[in-house]
Amino acid sequence: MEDSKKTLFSGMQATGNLTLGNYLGALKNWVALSDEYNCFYCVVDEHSITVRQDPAELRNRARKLLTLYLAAGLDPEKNCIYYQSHVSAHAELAWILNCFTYMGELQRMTQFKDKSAKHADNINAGLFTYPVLMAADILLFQSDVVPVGIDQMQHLELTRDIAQRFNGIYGDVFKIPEAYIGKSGAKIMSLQEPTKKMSKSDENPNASIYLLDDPDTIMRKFKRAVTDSEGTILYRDEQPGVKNLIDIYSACTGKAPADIEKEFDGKGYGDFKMEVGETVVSVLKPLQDRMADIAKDKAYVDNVIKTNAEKANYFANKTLRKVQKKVGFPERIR
Ligand code: ATP
Ligand code: LTN
Repeated sequence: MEDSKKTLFSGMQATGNLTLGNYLGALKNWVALSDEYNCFYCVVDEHSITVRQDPAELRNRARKLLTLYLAAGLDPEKNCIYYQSHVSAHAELAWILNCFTYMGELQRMTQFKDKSAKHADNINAGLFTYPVLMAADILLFQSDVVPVGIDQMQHLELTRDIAQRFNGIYGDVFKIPEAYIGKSGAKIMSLQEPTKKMSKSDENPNASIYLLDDPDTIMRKFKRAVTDSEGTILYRDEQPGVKNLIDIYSACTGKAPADIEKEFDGKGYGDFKMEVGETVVSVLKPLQDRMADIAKDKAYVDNVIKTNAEKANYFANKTLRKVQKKVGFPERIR
């Protein structure tokens, strides 16, 4: 890790199948930023168990997600790609920060409200304190920037509040992180209900493009994407389905929405959907191929898991020890 560079932290949950929203809203930006910063990219498996998981499946998905990070182009030599559960400082700092977070703050979190409505039979304390663990993830590494989709902004604000509160009491312990929201793709919507975000936990498989969907499936889902009866390809809130397709096309090609409107001026929805579908296939196919290649090299992936966890532990423990000292835990005797 280079001293001159600023630090970036981000993470994804190893639950469900990753969607195009995860890729365009998060992973793609991670890759774009990975040269400029010292980066920590975490598979946040501890966050995943706030919702009941099948153990074998969680393990399997966590490995797949880590492989996806590598396939997307994140370099494990320059950056740190690891499992949250391999770095115990996450949970230890989360405990301490729990004691600096108010119930009222957590009660306001929309993700908690949404997830507790969805999992009414398992509203556990972990689901409630989830944002504190996320704050610990970020603050452990003295992160400057945190690239996330818009849905995570509220958690980022809370992280900053907790850090400022702690610093107010104990001096400058934590760096105050900034969110980084990509210019395009920050909120990809469901293909079936374009006023809802595309989510990997959506029950309707046609609502989401999964990163591992084959080309035929991708094309079929775009063909069925919900639009409207306006018949014009314009980037405006009144046409959420079309707007979402323009957003997807924009995030994949780098073209601005206004230029996309011009490009498809006078064309029908059918043609437009096909073009967006083909563009998405051309982005996802190479990613899928690289993932399959990397997964075959078990020793390589194992080595990344081991060496990168060591790196992450080193940096995380530096902050944890400082925090423990500040709050008054007894010194270790060596
Ligand atoms: P779920 O949809 O099941 O609640 P999630 O996909 O939001 O899960 P994560 O896997 O932790 O949860 O999200 C990883 C990253 O992907 C986060 O930065 C999040 O903001 C981003 N992200 C998720 N969905 C979208 C979306 N539809 N558009 C843009 N970014 C998204
Ligand atoms: N809460 C996030 C995942 C997450 C995260 C983080 C993102 C956990 N810890 C730290 C950025 C930084 C989510 O549900 N998408």
